[in-house]
Amino acid sequence: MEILKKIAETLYDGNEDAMPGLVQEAIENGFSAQEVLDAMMAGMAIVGDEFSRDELYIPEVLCSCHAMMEGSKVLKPLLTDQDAKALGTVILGSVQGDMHDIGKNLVGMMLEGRGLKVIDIGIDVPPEKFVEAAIGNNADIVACSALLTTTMPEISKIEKAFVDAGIRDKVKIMIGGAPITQDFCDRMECDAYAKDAGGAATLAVKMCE
Ligand code: B1M
Repeated sequence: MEILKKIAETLYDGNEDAMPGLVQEAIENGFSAQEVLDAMMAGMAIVGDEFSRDELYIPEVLCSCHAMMEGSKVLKPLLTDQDAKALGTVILGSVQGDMHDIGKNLVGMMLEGRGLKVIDIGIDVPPEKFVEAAIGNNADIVACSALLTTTMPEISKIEKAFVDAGIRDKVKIMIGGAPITQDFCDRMECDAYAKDAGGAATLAVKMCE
């Protein structure tokens, strides 16, 4: 348990150099990849609270993000099965105006881990790019991440872009991110909402069956 506490603290401190070694140590001590991920998320939750109270500033938050990314790299092979035949294709991106990508990246890892082919089109993605990528890759699912209340309305524009392109019935739209809810998903006429990366993977597999 001590090591998980240390991981949360190291994430909070933004010590990216120390993170891979600690994550490796936790795995070798028998903790699961999910338990280690939960410890990193616990550290990030404190960062988020202090950021909202202006007790931490953007450079400090970014150091924690880098630590999260370094830790995630160690977990990635444990969460993904490189040899599996793809169950379906998912286009993944953060919506236009949104630069947050840590949650999106975790969603991508979990989807790959459950046998889906993931095409990550990055952050700040305009609706037409989601449509273009879905058509170009014959995608089954479009997965959109939004972390800001100000970027949530982009979801409605994405749904409309698929209707306008005449392919809304061919692609499932899955949404998620801290401010998103099932009620919002229903109102935006999207197909699925997942609270976290694990839930996103379970829903995506179901939608491809
Ligand atoms: Co941002 N930020 N940020 N930020 N940031 C939040 C989101 C905020 C809640 C912080 C706060 O005030 N408490 C707040 C939003 C408030 C609001 O909208 N009401 C906020 C703000 C205001 C801002 C800026 C506007 C700040 C400013 O400039 N004044 C700015 C906006 C930039 C922009 O996007 N245009 C900004 C900038 C940044 C940084 C660049 C410093 C950095 C992002 C770096 C990066 O991502 N590379 C950052 C960070 C790190 C955060 C917090 C602290 C942490 C986010 C994170 O990575 N969490 C965040 C506070 C918080 O969330 N507590 C905050 C860990 C991650 C694993 O969780 O992304 O929630 P999360 O993903 C989860 C689920 O949400 C879900 O699964 C994931 C894991 O299981 N999920 C999906 C996510 N996407 C999904 C998609 C799915 C399904 C599930 O299906 C498709």
